[in-house]
Amino acid sequence: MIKNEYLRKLYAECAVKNQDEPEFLQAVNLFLKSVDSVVDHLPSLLESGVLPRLLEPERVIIFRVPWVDDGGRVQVNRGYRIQYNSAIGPYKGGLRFDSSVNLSIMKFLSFEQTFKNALTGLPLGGGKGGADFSPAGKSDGEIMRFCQSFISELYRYIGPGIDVPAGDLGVGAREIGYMFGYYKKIVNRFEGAFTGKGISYGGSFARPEATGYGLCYFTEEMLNRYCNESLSGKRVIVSGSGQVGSNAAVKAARLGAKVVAMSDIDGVIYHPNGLETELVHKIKTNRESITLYCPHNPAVQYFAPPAQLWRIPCDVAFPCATQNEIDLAAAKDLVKGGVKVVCEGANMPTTPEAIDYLIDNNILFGPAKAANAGGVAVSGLEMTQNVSAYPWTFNEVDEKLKLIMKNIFKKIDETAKRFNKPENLVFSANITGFLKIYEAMAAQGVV
Ligand code: NDP
Ligand code: 2IT
Repeated sequence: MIKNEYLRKLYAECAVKNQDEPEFLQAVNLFLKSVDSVVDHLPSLLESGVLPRLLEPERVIIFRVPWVDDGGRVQVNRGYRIQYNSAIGPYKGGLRFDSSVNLSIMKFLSFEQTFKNALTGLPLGGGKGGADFSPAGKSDGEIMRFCQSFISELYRYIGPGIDVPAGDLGVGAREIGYMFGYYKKIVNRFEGAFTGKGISYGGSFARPEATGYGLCYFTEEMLNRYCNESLSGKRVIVSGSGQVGSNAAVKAARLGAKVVAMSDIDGVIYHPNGLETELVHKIKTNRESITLYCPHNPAVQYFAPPAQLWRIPCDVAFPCATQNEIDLAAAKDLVKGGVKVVCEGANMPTTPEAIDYLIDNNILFGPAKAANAGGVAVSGLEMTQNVSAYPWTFNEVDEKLKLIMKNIFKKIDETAKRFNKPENLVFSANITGFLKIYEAMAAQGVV
């Protein structure tokens, strides 16, 4: 419940205006609840008009993506790019290809991205895009033709200094390669208009690993600062074993954790003594089902559907699949199973009721916009390397990533203390990101 009358009215207007956008409204509501606690400390906030501007994306681009499938039939998907906010830098954020993609999901992702990018300390505005196209089950040729058609429209809106897309769910190195190649052909310039590129054509080392590794570095900071502990020896469960989940699992295992369960869209694999995370990573990098792990170890148990994961006893849970995957029932299962830390690798994977339940039960909670910021942070480092035409080594990038994750934790921990909400990182991540954007927007006048 938002207490401040102005904020309540703002939310009510936003809800009327965007009534078919539940995910966007969920993200806005959570954000305004955080602002509610600090509004009295920011006397010029209301008159600056920053908040109503922040609830409206700067630009929404929706376009037709026609392509021809292997059977010679014409298919049509809907493409999106939300250029949400450019107060602190060019629009930056991933592209999601999934059948569930719609305007609400695009808007919530770009809204969240705006605050996340502000937390990285890098000059990155917020954006997101994608299409209601699922790469699963498509041939390489179909994926390439789809990506080329997508870029034949999007190219006119992006570029370095304007808007720099990257990957997200359903978009990895293969899709970025096809999109970058076609972009380069159309504009006839080799430039850093995308991040997440392959190493051979301007990508950064450690970008594929960055979100998952960063999630572990952030979790280490939380455990260390609040419990004087580390990931070593902890039982970890990971949902989703894509770019984020499989790399988080590999890093957690290297830091001494026992990754006891992982999931994909099909189901869950579980072994109380720990899974071979590198093998899961290899299977999923080949785009195969997690069930392929089972023949390697007959002691591994397999469950379906994937939501069974949250019933497995653990110390640390990394939701790394998609939005709202931890609902109240799942949160109750996690608490029953002894979880101590939930750290979000996916964007908004925990429902508001589940977040409240976890926090009320003293579970350490790492919100996505801080905990999964490592991916976009290394995208920012990729942009720097592209401009300077001087690539860094894996270790150089990894060290910078560690430092960025430490700094994000430090900044939001300080904000939590400053506003007397110790350890409430949901609140402090929202407010730390917001204060930076607020200052930039107020300074730039009404634009
Ligand atoms: P990928 O497409 O690489 O992987 C997604 C994984 O989630 C796949 O293993 C997929 O299974 C699995 N999955 C999808 N739905 C479910 C479900 N309902 N239950 C269990 N597993 C499921 O995407 P990413 O790893 O890139 O993205 C995952 C999340 O992380 C998204 O929320 C994204 O927004 C967020 N994120 C991504 C970043 C990035 O840089 N890529 C950065 C920050 C956040 P299957 O393989 O069987 O399809
Ligand atoms: O949600 C995210 O932060 C991403 N998908 C990564 C965005 C990026 O530009 O690297």
